[in-house]
Amino acid sequence: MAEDIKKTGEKAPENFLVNEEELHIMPKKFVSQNPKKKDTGAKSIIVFFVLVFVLLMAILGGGYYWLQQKNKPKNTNTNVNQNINQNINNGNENTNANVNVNTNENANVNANINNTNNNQNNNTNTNENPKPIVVAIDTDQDGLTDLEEQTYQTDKQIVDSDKDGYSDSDEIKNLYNPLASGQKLIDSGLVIRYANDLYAYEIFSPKPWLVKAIDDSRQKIEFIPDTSTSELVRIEVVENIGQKSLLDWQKALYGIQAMENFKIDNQTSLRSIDKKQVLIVTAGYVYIIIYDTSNDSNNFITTFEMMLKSFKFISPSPQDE
Ligand SMILES: [Ca+2]
Ligand SMILES: [Ca+2]
Ligand SMILES: [Ca+2]
Repeated sequence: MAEDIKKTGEKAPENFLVNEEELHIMPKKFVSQNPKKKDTGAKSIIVFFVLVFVLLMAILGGGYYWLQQKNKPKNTNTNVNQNINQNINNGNENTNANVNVNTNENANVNANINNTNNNQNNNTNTNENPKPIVVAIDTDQDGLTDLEEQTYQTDKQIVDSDKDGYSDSDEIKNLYNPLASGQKLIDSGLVIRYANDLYAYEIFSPKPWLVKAIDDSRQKIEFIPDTSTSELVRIEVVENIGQKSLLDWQKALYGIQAMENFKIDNQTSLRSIDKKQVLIVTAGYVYIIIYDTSNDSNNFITTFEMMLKSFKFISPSPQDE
């Protein structure tokens, strides 16, 4: 029996009682074994299969997702921003900023800051060239328009109606009767003499025309043709406060606009380049004589010359002399 014990490798205690009938020693491999060890192995297998399953699912899921993504139509974001900016004026700049943010959810955020066109025409017309004078109809080309021939009862087919050697227009401009040789215009009955006592001047006006004071002060007088034209001649008078010079008044009224020297009733004055305005300055008053041709037809150019020629200061004269 002691040999048996030796075989097992176990050392019997000293007082160990060897009784073959009673002693049953379980082999060491059984004694030391954990009875639960068999269950643990089964669990591990289950865990292993679960893990494999999860892994498979993950692979399948990933593959499915990949296929889904692959078959998904690509995002087609067509942003058509049409900016039709027609800038007629040079120098305008258009700032068009297109910001397109495209996400997978097809959220297109188009921020178009377009068409902020501030077209401000700040052109200042500094053209000082006078408009060319449009000559109205003058059938016989004698310098007196057909409307003026009508006003002075001359023949619009004949240059020299009274056949005295002077053309109809020359006679009018020089204050002669175009219908009677050698007769003064004022004696013809074709014009009237308008006298403004308040501002001490006189001027001829064609007889058919209307002479109209704009207000009681008679500072503004209009000479209005009896024809359908909207032209008229106007005389405006203002006081020469401070007795400013002709050049001072020119600067104040016409700025840098060029004017030419002119003589009216032997007094130095200024005339605009288009010949439609005359500026006269005396010690007491400033006179502006205007041929206002709002429709540009210029039917009474010769008549305006006649009126300027007839203009005279009368007593009490505001002249310095
Ligand atoms: Ca004529
Ligand atoms: Ca004529
Ligand atoms: Ca004549």
